[in-house]
Amino acid sequence: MMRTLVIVPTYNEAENIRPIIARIRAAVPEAHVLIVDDNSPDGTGLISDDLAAADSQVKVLHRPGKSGLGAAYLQGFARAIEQGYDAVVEIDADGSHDPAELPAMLAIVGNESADLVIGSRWVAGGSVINWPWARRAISRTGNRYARAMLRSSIHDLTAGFRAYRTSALLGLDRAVVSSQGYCFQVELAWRIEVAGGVVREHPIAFVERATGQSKMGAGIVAEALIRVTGWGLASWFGRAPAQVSRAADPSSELGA
Ligand SMILES: Nc1nc2c(ncn2[C@@H]2O[C@H](COP(=O)(O)OP(=O)(O)O)[C@@H](O)[C@H]2O)c(=O)[nH]1
Ligand SMILES: [Mg+2]
Repeated sequence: MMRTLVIVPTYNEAENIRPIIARIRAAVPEAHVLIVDDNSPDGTGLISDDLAAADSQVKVLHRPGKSGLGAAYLQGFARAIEQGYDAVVEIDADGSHDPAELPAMLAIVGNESADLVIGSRWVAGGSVINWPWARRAISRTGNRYARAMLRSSIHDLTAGFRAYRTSALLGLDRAVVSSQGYCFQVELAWRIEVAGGVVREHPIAFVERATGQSKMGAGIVAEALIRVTGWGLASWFGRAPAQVSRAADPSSELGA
């Protein structure tokens, strides 16, 4: 059994945090869980502390304020590396991702030596439930655009439900990965693919959140479009992603 750390980033998920943690614990009882909360004003951090007090396999990382999904995950990854976990999971707190898929996703990491398994909406068998037509079109089109620009073989580059082999995350940190929202996911998957990592897609049904609010807005979509276009053009002219956003301080890299 791979030692697994499931990272759950939260910002204002007070109504969602208890049910998602219960579902994760039931689906993968051996895994450890790390909630990364950005000082949510609605008290998500306090509820998380209660959950951690009642369950030694649940921990909370409190950050001083909202500074983006990417930064929250990078801090969680650093802990997973430090503490020697074999696999790391990314999952939303709002119930959009079904933890019951995790045993299958982790089995692909373990048995097929995948570096990254993406819970994918846009492969055969994948789906999105309760999205209006427009949101579906934006995700579909955005993913097709990113796949073409980056010459990637991945169909759901923006997906936020993932299992990584921890070793695939070595060397990635804030100095290397500089995106915030959806683009963070695109950047990470693409870097692993370009580095020669094995990436697989596992079909999932994504269910839009029932309570609470999405934190992703037009700014985050724009960030993704602009950066993907920039990386695509740069790579067409022969620049590898490592050079696209060069590490400012190599000594600060994860695992260095
Ligand atoms: N720690 C932290 N979590 C965040 C931040 N922004 C979003 N999240 C969490 O990331 C997950 C996905 O965000 P969500 O708003 O549902 O994105 P959407 O599903 O694309 O609309 C949820 O668990 C959020 O609570 C942030 O700045 N910091
Ligand atoms: Mg969501």
